[in-house]
Amino acid sequence: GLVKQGWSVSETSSLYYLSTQKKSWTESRHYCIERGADLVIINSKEEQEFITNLMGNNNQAWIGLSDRDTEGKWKWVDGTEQTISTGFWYKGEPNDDKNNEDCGEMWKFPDKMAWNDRPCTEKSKWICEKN
Ligand code: 2F8
Ligand code: CA
Repeated sequence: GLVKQGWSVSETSSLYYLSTQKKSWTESRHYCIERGADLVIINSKEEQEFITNLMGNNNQAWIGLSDRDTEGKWKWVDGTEQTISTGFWYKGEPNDDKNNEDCGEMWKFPDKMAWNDRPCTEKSKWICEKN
């Protein structure tokens, strides 16, 4: 899509920002909020594909998903529920590896892009979205 000062414009007219730095999920979210945005909410196949393209060669980026409030109940940052079967999770994910994975990411492995849960404190790139 178009790129306006580091923000990419989708056909649904949201603006997206892929970071160059790496931060924890919470710090990443703060970065977005300070810029009038939030971590990305992905609610269509088209948006999943747009974000996949935006990722380019990057293999990890935080998205606006977590089950921090209630283990196993995945929610977007706007508070809406994410039903695992209707999302773009890797087969077998989210698996709450070592009982310590409460934040969602886009993950390229080995060359397919899908969602994975990951420890929220790990530093990663991230994607913001604003309307
Ligand atoms: O590093 C955490 C990550 O580790 C594995 O992927 C490399 C797990 N995958 C499997 O166990 C299949 C991920 O679920 C986990 O998030
Ligand atoms: Ca996982």
